[in-house]
Amino acid sequence: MIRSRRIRPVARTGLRGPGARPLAGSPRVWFSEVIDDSGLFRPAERLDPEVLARLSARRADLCGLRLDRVRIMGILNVTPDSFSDGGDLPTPEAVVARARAMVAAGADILDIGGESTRPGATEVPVAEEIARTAPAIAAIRAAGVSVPLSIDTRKAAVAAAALDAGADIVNDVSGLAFDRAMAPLVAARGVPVVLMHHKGTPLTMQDDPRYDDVVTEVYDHLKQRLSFATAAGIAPQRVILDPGIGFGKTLQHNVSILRAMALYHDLGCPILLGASRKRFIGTIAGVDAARDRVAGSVAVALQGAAQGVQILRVHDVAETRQALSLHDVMSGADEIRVDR
Ligand code: HH2
Repeated sequence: MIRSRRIRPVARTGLRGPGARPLAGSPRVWFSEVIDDSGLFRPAERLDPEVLARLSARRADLCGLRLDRVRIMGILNVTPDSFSDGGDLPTPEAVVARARAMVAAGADILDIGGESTRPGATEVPVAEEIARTAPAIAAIRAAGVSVPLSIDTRKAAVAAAALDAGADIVNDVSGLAFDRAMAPLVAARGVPVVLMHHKGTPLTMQDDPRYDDVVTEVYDHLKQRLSFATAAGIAPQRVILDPGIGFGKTLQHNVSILRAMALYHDLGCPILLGASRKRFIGTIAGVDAARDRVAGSVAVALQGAAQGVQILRVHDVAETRQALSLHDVMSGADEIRVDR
């Protein structure tokens, strides 16, 4: 039996080798080996049956969405200053048009945010954040857009107003740490919540962040936030975990996490990856403007898919959907099936 505090499945796609198990219920991504805490490759069949079941089981549906295929969360920022799309949606009509376009392009979920958390950003007052987000959500719902909506906020009052306006999910980049009222709110409303890893605050997080081992420290932090959430009465099946690319992390930290993403499946929750258009993509590819980082963002999204990530948070829905549809076919092991 393998004894290890953290178990990292070795994620693979395509032809299945002996002893292959689905990774987190994926029909495409599988594993037959794991890496233990000392970095040794071990056969998965030597895992404790409970751990093996946790790594292999399909995650609970999210607002009616089955998580056995990669789901796209389209980013809809109603801010004047987001790093890549700030000021794009100045009117409710523009918000609704963008929401409809994203759904038509293949978004499964829309994430509405009213406060930029880019490096160096300062806090937006609660009333202002509510005025940006709640009417936008109400307008999207009034227009008949029926996909699940998430509210990207660290503040309970903003989340409550968004849920009242028709949102279904809370996406808290602070992992319920910013506002003490957030965990009780999420528990009382019984809604799913995204808990993201971060280090520091948006204002200071990129001032020389340091870790001994970023991959395992993010794991331990997420585990701790999951325990905090369940102790507050939030059902573990309603928790989604996110390693927080770019939140208190250097380029090297981001890349280390992306290579080791499959480790986070050991926590037993769906995993969300938000790397779209982020600065490290521009640095690696030598591209300055955030809007020009689409191809690099798609490459990172496919890396996430190959590691069994269930939700990709992206600005460029059509491009990501197109790439995923090809990736699905290329990484399948059975007869080619095209879903249209
Ligand atoms: N990244 C951003 C905002 N919210 N939420 C989750 N769960 N994961 C992320 O990686 C994440 C997030 C930052 O990106 P963006 O919304 O495009 O920019 P800004 O914060 O400037 O509005």
